[in-house]
Amino acid sequence: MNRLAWLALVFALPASALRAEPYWPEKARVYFITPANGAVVNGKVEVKFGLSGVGVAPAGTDKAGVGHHHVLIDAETPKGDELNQPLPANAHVKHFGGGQTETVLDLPPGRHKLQLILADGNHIPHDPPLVSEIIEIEVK
Ligand SMILES: [Cu+2]
Repeated sequence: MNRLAWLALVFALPASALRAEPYWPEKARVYFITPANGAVVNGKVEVKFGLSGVGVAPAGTDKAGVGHHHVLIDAETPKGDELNQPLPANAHVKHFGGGQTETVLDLPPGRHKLQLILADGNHIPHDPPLVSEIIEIEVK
């Protein structure tokens, strides 16, 4: 490839393709403190969010290295373009924009899949996302 063609290729790439650094620190981790995977719960589900290597800040905080928690309930992990836009807010995606680190979920009886995902002050998860493992619980 000649030099001009190479330059044309480089400038044709979107800026995101050239970004080397991930948004979240590499050591950052998000996880469930409770409930445990496989837990059987009577009634309301007490959930505690664990986070390390990155800080919690309320929604609207425009600062690198901090974010707020979201719980995905019986939802697919966002992927592709979904990661670079704000997470929706609905019955399957709960925002904790106040900087909360725990909640109580009122879920119908049956099996449920839960996952945590961190997003920045504008509710954007970034790619690659900072997600917990998916846990499965049963509500009696
Ligand atoms: Cu949010």
